[in-house]
Amino acid sequence: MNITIYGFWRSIASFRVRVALRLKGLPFEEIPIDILSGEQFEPGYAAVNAERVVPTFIHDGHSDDDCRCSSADDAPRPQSSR
Ligand SMILES: N[C@@H](CCC(=O)N[C@@H](CS)C(=O)NCC(=O)O)C(=O)O
Repeated sequence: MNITIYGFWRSIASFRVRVALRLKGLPFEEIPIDILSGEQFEPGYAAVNAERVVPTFIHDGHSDDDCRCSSADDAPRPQSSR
C-alpha cells in the first residue's frame, strides 16, 4: 500500500489526516504545498486537486477526495513491535 498526502504543516485539515494515518499505523509520504505562498494555485497542483486545497490524499494512485482515509481501512495493519 502506497499513501501520499499533499499537505501544509500549519493546515488543521492536513493535521487531521496525518493524525488518522498515524493512529492507523500506516506509513505515508507527505509532499508539502505552501498555501501561504499560493502554491495551491499553481497549474501542477490543480491537476492533483481541482479544489486547490490541502490535504489531498492519494492511496495507490487514487485520490480519496474527502480525505476520510476510508480506502485505507481495508488494508492490513503493520504489526506492532511492542
Ligand atoms: N474540505 C476540505 C477543506 C480543506 C481546506 O479548507 N484546506 C485549507 C487549509 S486547512 C486550504 O487548503 N486552504 C487553501 C486556501 O485557502 O487557498 C477538508 O476538510 O479536507
